[in-house]
Amino acid sequence: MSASTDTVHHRICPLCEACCGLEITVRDQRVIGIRGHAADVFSAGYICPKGVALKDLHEDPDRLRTPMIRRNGRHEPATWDEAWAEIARRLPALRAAHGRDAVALAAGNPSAHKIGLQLTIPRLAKALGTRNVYTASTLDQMPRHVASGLLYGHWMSVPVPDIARADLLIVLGANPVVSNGSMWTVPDFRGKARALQARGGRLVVIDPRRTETAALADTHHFIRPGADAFLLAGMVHTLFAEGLANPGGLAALVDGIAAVQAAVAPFSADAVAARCGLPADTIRALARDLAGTPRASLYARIGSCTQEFGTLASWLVDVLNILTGHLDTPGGAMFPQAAAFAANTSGPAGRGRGVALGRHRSRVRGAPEVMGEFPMVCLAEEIETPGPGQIRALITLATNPVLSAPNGARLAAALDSLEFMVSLDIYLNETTRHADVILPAASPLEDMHYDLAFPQLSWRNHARYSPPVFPRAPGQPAEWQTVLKLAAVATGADPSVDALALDAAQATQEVQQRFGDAAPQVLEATAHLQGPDRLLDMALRTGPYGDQFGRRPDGLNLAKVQAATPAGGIDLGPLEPRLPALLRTTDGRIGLAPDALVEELARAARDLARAPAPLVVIGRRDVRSNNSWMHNLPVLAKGPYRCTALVHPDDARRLGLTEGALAQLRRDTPQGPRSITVEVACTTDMMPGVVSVPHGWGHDLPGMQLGLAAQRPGANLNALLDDTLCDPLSGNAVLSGVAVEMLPAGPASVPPADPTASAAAPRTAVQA
Ligand SMILES: Nc1nc2c(c(=O)[nH]1)N[C@H]1C(S)=C(S)[C@@H](COP(=O)(O)OP(=O)(O)OC[C@H]3O[C@@H](n4cnc5c(=O)[nH]c(N)nc54)[C@H](O)[C@@H]3O)O[C@H]1N2
Ligand SMILES: Nc1nc2c(c(=O)[nH]1)N[C@H]1C(S)=C(S)[C@@H](COP(=O)(O)OP(=O)(O)OC[C@H]3O[C@@H](n4cnc5c(=O)[nH]c(N)nc54)[C@H](O)[C@@H]3O)O[C@H]1N2
Ligand code: SF4
Ligand SMILES: [Mo]
Repeated sequence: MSASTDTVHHRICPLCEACCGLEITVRDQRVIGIRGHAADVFSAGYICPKGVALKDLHEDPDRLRTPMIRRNGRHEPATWDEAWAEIARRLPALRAAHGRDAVALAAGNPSAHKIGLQLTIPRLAKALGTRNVYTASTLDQMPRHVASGLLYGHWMSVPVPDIARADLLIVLGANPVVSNGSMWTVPDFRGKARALQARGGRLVVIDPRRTETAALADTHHFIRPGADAFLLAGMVHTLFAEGLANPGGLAALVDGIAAVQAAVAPFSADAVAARCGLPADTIRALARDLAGTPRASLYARIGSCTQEFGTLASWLVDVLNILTGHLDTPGGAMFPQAAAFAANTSGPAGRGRGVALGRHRSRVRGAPEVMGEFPMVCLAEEIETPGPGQIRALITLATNPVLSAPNGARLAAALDSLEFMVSLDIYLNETTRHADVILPAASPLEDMHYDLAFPQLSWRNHARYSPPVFPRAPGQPAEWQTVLKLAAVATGADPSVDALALDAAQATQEVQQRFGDAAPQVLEATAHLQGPDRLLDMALRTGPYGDQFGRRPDGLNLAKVQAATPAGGIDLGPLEPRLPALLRTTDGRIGLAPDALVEELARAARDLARAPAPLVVIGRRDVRSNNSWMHNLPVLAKGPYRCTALVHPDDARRLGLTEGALAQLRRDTPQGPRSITVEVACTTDMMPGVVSVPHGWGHDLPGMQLGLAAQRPGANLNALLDDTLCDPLSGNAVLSGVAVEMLPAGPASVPPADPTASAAAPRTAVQA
C-alpha cells in the first residue's frame, strides 16, 4: 500500500489533563502512527506513552461495541433498542414508586475530558431532579474547588503557576513529571521545568517520596503524609512573624489579613515541625524563599487534597501566594482565561453570587452538598441504608468506583443490592459488571473534542478543536446523544425518542432564554450545528475572544477554531492578570479568612500534637497507567510489574520484609480487618515510615471482560482504605497518610511476567 493513501489527523488527547495535540496517521481505516503534533500551539509535539495507546484503545477487542444486558447473572450483547426498552421498563417505574432521590448518578474522571458528557450530565441530573449526585471530584480535587469558591467566588477560578516566567516553583504533593499535571494543564512539565532552571530559576518539591519530579528538582524535602496544612500554616506564621506578609498590588482588594494572622498563631514553624517531619528552619526558609523571590509560586495537588485537612491545605496555598504578592502576577500564580464556557469570563465582571456550600445534607451521615453533589464516600451507605430517599437505582457514567473509591468491596456489595443499574462506559469492568444495562461509549477517536475545563487551567491561553478521526460505527450514538436520551427515557419518555430532536429542542430553548430578541439570529447562525458543536460555537462567540456574532469580526467562532486545527490551534497568548474582573464574590473582594477555614485552623490546632503512626500508606502514579482503566492496552501493560509497595530499606528491615517478596498490608477497621497482598520493592526514595502503593489495580474479579488486565491484576489499594474518612468541608476522601501494618507474606510464588511478552502470565497479587 503506498503512503499516498495515508491521511493525517490532528486530535487532542483526551486521556489526561495535559491535553496534548496529537498527529494520527491512518491507512485503510487503521491507525498506523500516533505522535505529538509538532505545530500544536500549546503542546508543541509533546506526547507520552498513553497518547500512543489511543491506537490500542481504539482496537481493544474487549472494548464494548454493543450494549450489554445482564440476564441470569451474565452480560450478553444486546441491541440499542433492547437496551432502551429495558431502561424504559424499569427506571421510570422506580422513580415513580420511590421518588427522585431513589435514582443516583455517579460520574468519573473521563467525563471531565469529554465535552459531550460535560454538557449533558448536568442536564441528566436536572432531569432526574435527584440530590444523589456523586463524582470522582470528591476522590480528587474537591478541596481545591472549595478554596477557590470561597476566595474568588467561583469553583473553577483556580490559579496556576505561570511557569514560563517563574524563577521559583514549589511543588507540594504533585508529581507532574508522571501525572503530566493536574488542575494545571501543562504538557511537557519536564521541559518547562528545565527551561526554568536554565534561566537560573529553581524547582523545589515537597513529597513523602523522592518522585520523578523530585529527581528533577533543585531541592526535595520529605513531608509526613497528611501534614500539608500544618506545613503551610507554619509558612504563613513565618511570614507574619518575620514581617514578610505583603500582598503587593492586591492589598487594596484583600480583606481579612489580620484574621488570618490571628488564626495561624498556634502554628509557628517550631510548633508544626514534628508533625510535618520537617525541621523548623526548613519551614521558615521555604516561607522566606517564596516571599523573597519576585517571580515565584506554590503549587499543590492531589497529595495535599486527599487528606483530612485537604480544604485547609488548598486554601493555605492561596493564602501564601497572596501574602507573598504572587497571585495574579507574571511568574506567579495566575488565572488562565478560557475562550469558552468559563463562568469567570461571563456576566458582570468583578462581582457575582459567590458560592454556597451545604445547601442540603446527605441522608445518612449528614455530609454537606458541595457543587451540587455529595461525597463519593457516602455512596455505599446511601444505597445500603433503608428509609425515604434510599438509593435504589444508579446510573454510572465513565466511573469505576469499585476500584477508585475507598472500601470498594463494600461499594461492590451495595451495587449488588440495587434494584437497577445502568452504566455508560467502554468496558465491562469492576463497576459495570454490576450493571443491568451497559451502554457503550464510542471510541475516543470517533468523537469530536474540545476541552471545556482544561483551558481554564492551562499554562497558556489557547483554543483548539479536534474533529473525529473515524466516523462512528453504524448505530453507535455519540455519548451526548446517549445521555440526552437517557435523561428523557429515565423520566418516562418513549424509548423511541430521538436524541437529535431532544437536542434541537433544548438548544432552541436555551438560545431563547439567553439571547432574548437576538435568539432568531443566533438560531439561524448555528442551525447547521448540533450537540456540543452548537453549544461550543455559541460559547466561543460570546466568550472573551469571541466574534460576538459579528459585532467583533476579528473574534473567534467555531469555524475559525476548526480551520486552525491542522496548524495546531489558536494561541491566545501568555497568562494575563485578571483581578479584580475575574472575581464572582458578592462584594467583589477577596475575603482571605472565610469563617469555615478559620474554624478548620482551630480544628487543626487541636490536632497538632497527634503522634505519627509508625507506618502510613500513600498512593503513586505511573506513566503507563491511568487510574483504573488502561491496564488492558498492550503498549501500556508491557514492561515491569507496577503494582508494588515501595518502602524504605530501614522499614523493610524493621518489618522483616524482603525485596521482591510479598507483604500483607492490613488495617483494623470498625467493620473488621482489611488487607491486600503486594510485592515489596525497597528504595531510599521513600520517606521512612511511609509505604507507597498505586491505586486502580485489582482486576481479578469475576464476570469482567478485561483479558489482558486480568493477567497481572495487581491489588486494589482502595480495598484497604476507608469510606468513613473525609475532609469535612469538601467531603473529599482521605486516600493518603492512612495508618497500616505491613507483614511478610511469603515469597512471590511466580515472578510477575510481562503478559505482552509471554503467553503464561501469573497472578502475583491477590486481594484478601
Ligand atoms: N487510593 C487512591 N484512589 C484514588 C486516587 C488516588 O490517588 N489514590 N485517585 C483518585 C482520582 S484523582 C480520580 S480522578 C479517581 C478516578 O475515579 P473514576 O473516574 O471512578 O475511575 P477511572 O479509573 O478514571 O475510571 C474511568 C471509567 O471510565 C471508563 N471510560 C474510559 N473512557 C471512557 C469514555 O470515553 N466514555 C465512557 N463513558 N467511559 C469511559 C472506564 O472504563 C472506567 O470505567 O480515582 C481516585 N482514586
Ligand atoms: N500516568 C498517569 N497520569 C495521570 C493519572 C494516572 O493515573 N497516571 N491520573 C490523572 C489524575 S485523575 C489526576 S487527579 C492527576 C494527579 O496528578 P498529581 O497530583 O501530580 O498526582 P500524583 O502523581 O499522584 O502525585 C501526588 C504526589 O503526592 C504525594 N503525596 C502523597 N501523600 C502526600 C501528602 O500527604 N502530602 C504531600 N505533600 N504529598 C503527598 C505522592 O507521593 C505523589 O508524588 O494525574 C492524572 N494523570
Ligand atoms: S500527557 Fe496526557 S494528554 Fe499528553 S499524550 Fe499523555 S495522556 Fe495524552
Ligand atoms: Mo483525578
